[in-house]
Amino acid sequence: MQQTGGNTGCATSGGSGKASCGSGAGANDLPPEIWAKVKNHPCYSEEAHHHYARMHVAVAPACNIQCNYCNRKYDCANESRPGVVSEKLTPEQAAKKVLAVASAIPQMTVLGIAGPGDPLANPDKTFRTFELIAKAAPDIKLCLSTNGLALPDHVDTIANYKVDHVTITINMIDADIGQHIYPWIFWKHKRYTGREAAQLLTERQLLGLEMLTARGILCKVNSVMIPGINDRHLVDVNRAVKSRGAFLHNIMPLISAPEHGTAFGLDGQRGPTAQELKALQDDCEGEMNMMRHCRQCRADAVGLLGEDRSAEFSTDKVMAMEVRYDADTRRAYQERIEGDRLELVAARQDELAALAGENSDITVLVAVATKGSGLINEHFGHAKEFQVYELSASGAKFVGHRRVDLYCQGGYGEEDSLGTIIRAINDCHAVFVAKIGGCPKAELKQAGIDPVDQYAGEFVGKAAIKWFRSYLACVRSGEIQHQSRGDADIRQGAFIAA
Ligand code: CLF
Ligand code: SF4
Repeated sequence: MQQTGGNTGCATSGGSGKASCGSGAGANDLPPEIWAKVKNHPCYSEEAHHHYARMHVAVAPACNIQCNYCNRKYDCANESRPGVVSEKLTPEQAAKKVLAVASAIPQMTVLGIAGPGDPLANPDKTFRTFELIAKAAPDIKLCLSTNGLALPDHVDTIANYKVDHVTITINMIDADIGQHIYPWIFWKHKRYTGREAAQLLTERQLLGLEMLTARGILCKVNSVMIPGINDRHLVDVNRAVKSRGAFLHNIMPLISAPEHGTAFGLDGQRGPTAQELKALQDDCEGEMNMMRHCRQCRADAVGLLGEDRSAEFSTDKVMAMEVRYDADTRRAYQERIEGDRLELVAARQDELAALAGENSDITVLVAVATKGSGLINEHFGHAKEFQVYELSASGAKFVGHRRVDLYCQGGYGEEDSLGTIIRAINDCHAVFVAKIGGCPKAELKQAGIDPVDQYAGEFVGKAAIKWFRSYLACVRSGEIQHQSRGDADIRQGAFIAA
């Protein structure tokens, strides 16, 4: 498959009020009723995203606003990368697709509607889809992502359909900034432009957020980081949404290139670098927990975050499938996953115990090639992304991921891809892989990135901490001198997947 282009704490009532709730939190950090809502939602729990999958159905084509990072030829860039086009479905087709995916991928636990336009600009299709799925597959969580303009009008319906998770994209709370992001909005049969449009939008978004959290619906806020326009302002946005009960804040990079045909792409507006994004997320983390594992997925995404199985479930294929939805099989499979997950939690405890007594303020980033389950189980040449962990005396913390072009194509290493991979993980001291060839190994070393393949099949956190301890020992003995690394690129151009 080949796609072109490339775009886009604690809560008061929705969260727990504890210091460590949110995307990185585990069972012991959250009240049981919140943990029950997030524990197998791959977007709301960083831990869950290693094990559980989501799917989107593209039932909502229309939109009621214009964002400068969006080209209507493609999906809603508030959740997807531009350059990705989804096949639109009727609610009935969507319901069949959900059952087909639920049968084939028993770890799929969440159904989201995220476009290709705005779900609440298409309320009949959106809520009819939720109604059909709630009846046919009641174990699947319902999720919605919106620009928020129409949200206050639909809060009661959202609550009635038991949609437990809602994402609102909020890029500003100041209309002077908003007018540079939104050229127009369409509200109550009238088009508004400029500052007036942005003012209306921010009022409706914040009102919708307050109304949802007052009803105990978990809310995540997505923000697109646009350097020079709203980057520093997102700290204010973070405070504003936290004070209104948002559970999680997901700051995503603007992905912008002229070939996407967006206003920002054509103007040459750049997206942030990896370190600019991380610094902003780190600044906001003091205020609220941050989601760092978002993959800006398409409106018909299927699978674990970071994998794309949508091609297996095209409308033609789904309509021809004989679907047998079996709740018991799904439950049994998910119980096995919970067993694996406990092992991962135990490995994390071991990892922390191993670090006890380390007294160093050195912090390094490492990249990991993984197919999921928290394991180092992907070959360097087959990785479509690398997960990035920050290692310090307090442990291994997931801080993001870097999308890359495949290095290995048709059995051969691609030199061009190797350059882009090195630029994508250039801020990392090491890359952990299940296997790697001699050629890329040598080039990585030359670029100052240690290729580590002796931990194949091991848990990421545990292996990374072993490596980190030996790194610290080498620094102490003077064998190596610790140096900080440079910045890295966030993938903007064509994306080539297997
Ligand atoms: Fe979909 Fe969004 Fe629900 Fe997740 S995605 S509607 S909350 S089920 Fe998740 Fe995808 Fe990021 Fe969205 S990784 S783009 S945050
Ligand atoms: Fe595009 Fe989504 Fe913005 Fe609508 S809300 S203009 S579909 S990015």
